[in-house]
Amino acid sequence: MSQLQDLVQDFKERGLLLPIWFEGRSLKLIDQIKLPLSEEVCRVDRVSDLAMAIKNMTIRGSGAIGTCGAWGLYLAAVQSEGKKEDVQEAARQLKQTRPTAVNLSKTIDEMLGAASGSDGVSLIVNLENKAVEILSRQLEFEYRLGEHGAALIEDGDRILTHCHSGALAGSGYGGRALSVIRKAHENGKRIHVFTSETRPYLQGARITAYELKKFGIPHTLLTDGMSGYCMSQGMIDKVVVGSDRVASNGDLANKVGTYMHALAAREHDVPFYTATSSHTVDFDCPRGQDIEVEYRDSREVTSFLSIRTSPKGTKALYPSFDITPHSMISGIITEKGVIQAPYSTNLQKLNHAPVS
Ligand code: RUB
Repeated sequence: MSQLQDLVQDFKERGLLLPIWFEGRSLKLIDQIKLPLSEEVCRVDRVSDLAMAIKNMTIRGSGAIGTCGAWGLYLAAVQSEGKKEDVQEAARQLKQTRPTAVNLSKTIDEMLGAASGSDGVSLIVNLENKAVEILSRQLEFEYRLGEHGAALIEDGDRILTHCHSGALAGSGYGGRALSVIRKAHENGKRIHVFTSETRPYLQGARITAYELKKFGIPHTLLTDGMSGYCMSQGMIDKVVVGSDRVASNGDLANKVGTYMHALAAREHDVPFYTATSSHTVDFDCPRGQDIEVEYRDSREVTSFLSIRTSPKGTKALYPSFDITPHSMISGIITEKGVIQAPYSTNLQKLNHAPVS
């Protein structure tokens, strides 16, 4: 068995909820559009199909699409029997899919670095070794940031999360926000999660609720606009969300709606945390306003599952992410510990601190 097959086997034996894995000479993906109504696995044979799967949200979440950079370049190498031009073309195609989440382009650059100067069998071997390193590291980050974040959670806490920042958006344990929540639950804390449905793709209603049910964590579904009322009634103790990109000053890009929850949290003195990893901090990006926010097709707002939900011809807007300023963030949970303000200085320490 190859090293990557061993890794996938090991991940499966640990009971992880894998969003993507390699089987034979193809990739297998859990179809996240169909969840929770059906649990389907799609087969992807070509990098162009993987790029399409990322664009159309079959696979999504910053951690999971980050690992697509590793899987996709390895797929291109295997299928072309190690042609470096094919690997470079795969990198180009995948980078164009979704701009906001930084993990994808960072992972692709890391893979290209490992491939540089090699061709043929050695190219395949180099990419396989790098993919194993990246995938193992990302999973390790989930366990570590889960531990650090769980320490912030108190027995009895009622936690709001937005969108889906869980196992299928990451490497299989709990992604970012749900690693914190899952670890707190496993440590015996009696928590309750409020998951906001997340218009228009309903990642919260469909996928977060699906995972929370699987993990046996008590939860309640809210529509996105309910969080302010719930906070005003003292029903929420903390907010924990994931992150698609963190600027070097601590500004956070995450699923649209996050900022609205942060505004309500500030008004009601509810601590607001983002769970992330050092890999998601973009030190080349000084402020949130420098982050490119992806605008998606407005038909995703005017219809749901191809059923029109607004009058024909209605105009709609779909910025897929928003920016929460660092001043509204109580702490940034990472695999190296919880980073506190001032973020411009303290995030820099992530570059040097060992994983703890
Ligand atoms: C997913 C989304 C999630 C983040 C954060 O967006 O915004 O909240 O990815 O979670 P989409 P994580 O569904 O458009 O991919 O940090 O775990 O990725």
